[in-house]
Amino acid sequence: MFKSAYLINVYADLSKRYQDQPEFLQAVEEFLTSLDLLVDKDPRIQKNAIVERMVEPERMIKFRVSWVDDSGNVQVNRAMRVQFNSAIGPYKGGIRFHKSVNESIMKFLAFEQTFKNSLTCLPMGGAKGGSDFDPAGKSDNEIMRFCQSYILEMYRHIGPRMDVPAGDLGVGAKEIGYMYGMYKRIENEFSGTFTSKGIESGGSLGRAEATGYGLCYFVEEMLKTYKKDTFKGKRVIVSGAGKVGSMAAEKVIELGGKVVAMSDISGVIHDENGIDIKLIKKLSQTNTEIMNQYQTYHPEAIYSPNTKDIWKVPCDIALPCATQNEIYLESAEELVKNGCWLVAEGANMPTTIEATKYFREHNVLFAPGKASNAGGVAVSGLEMTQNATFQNWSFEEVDEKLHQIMKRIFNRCHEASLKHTGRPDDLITGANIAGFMKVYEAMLQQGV
Ligand code: NDP
Ligand code: 2IT
Repeated sequence: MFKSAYLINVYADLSKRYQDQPEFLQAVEEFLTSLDLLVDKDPRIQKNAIVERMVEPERMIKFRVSWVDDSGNVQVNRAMRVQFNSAIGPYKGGIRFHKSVNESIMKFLAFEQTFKNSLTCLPMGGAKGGSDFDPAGKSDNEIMRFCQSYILEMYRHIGPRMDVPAGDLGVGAKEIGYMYGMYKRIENEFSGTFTSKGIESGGSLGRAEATGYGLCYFVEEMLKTYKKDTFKGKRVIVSGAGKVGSMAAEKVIELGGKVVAMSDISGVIHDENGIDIKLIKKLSQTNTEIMNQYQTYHPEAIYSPNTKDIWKVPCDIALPCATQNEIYLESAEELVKNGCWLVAEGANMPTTIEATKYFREHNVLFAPGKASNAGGVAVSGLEMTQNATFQNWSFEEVDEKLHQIMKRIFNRCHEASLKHTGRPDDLITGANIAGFMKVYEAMLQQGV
């Protein structure tokens, strides 16, 4: 928690107003704890009510999405877009389809996105959107009808210089394709609004790989800087086998690490021979919930239906890549007990505040998601540039740019950590302060 009276007051006010939004309050608390080192030294922050403004979204759009299922029944879902902060560029952030989507989760994601996008150094503001629509078990036609109906409301709030959505949990190139197709019919122009599009629709090569690969590039920098080491021979566990987790696992293996466990909503696979990532990628082309099928192909692997069991598998490095709050204190204790010494977040806020504190107390190197998973939105930024200039860059060109961006993000976090805490490895404080500075300066420049 923080000691500054200013921050205590802002947070007390916020938690009273949004007491039913635990994820949002958690993200704000974690962020403000880092600002504690800054606010009392710089009176302009309080005088201009910077923190009060930063913790309120500029705009939120809430709407109903009605659609017709394959049986001819009318279904109703709730959807929203949180346009949190546009100080440094057009609103930018993914769309999530998951039954858990609510205002608290959308606000925490959009809040974090603001500082993540700032860390990339590209001109992108922060936003997030989504719906409690659950794509699991829906036919392609149902998903298409839902996406089209969603866009019939959303189209008026987005645009290439206004708000550029992308994928997130439950939303991949297929859903983006349906949304972009409908948007284009309404707007009658090829504007590139939406990133993580299919390649043929104007998507960028390397976007599908970007978050997972970027995560590994970030970890490489940590290993090099703090341990003079590499991924070679390290035991790695990866929760989530979706867009982020599967690409992270693929890169770990390419860099010489051994992925010994992965998970999805159907459970955990522990394979001492090393996870068969080609199989995971193949199965996930047609299905979610694939872990319970893995043993059919590799009978020697161990399966558990309990997703939390992944944190019991001994490892050097843990990469949580599934969803928010997947590592609680007990899982953190389990990880440390079994020898884990580096945790890097591929998902957004997968670690609770208590678990993060425990890692810090036990000298576990820790990378916060807003820095380590920024590769996805960074390549989204590169996709926007390609669309705006009618260019297509090669995979190698995009991957090289991603690599440089992740190195730069690491260096910014590392330098801010040293400057503000005297420690080189407090990447949480480093990421929060470095992300904050650009947004703060832009807000000052633009007046009230
Ligand atoms: P996907 O929907 O592609 O994959 C999510 C994966 O996590 C699936 O394997 C899913 O299992 C699994 N999962 C979901 N909930 C749980 C749970 N409670 N326990 C175990 N496994 C679970 O999403 P993404 O890979 O795109 O996103 C994952 C995370 O990364 C999210 O936090 C997202 O916000 C974040 N992120 C995504 C970026 C992107 O560009 N896509 C960029 C930066 C961050 P199943 O398939 O069985 O449902
Ligand atoms: O959380 C994230 O950074 C994303 N889901 C990607 C956002 C984007 O606009 O590419």
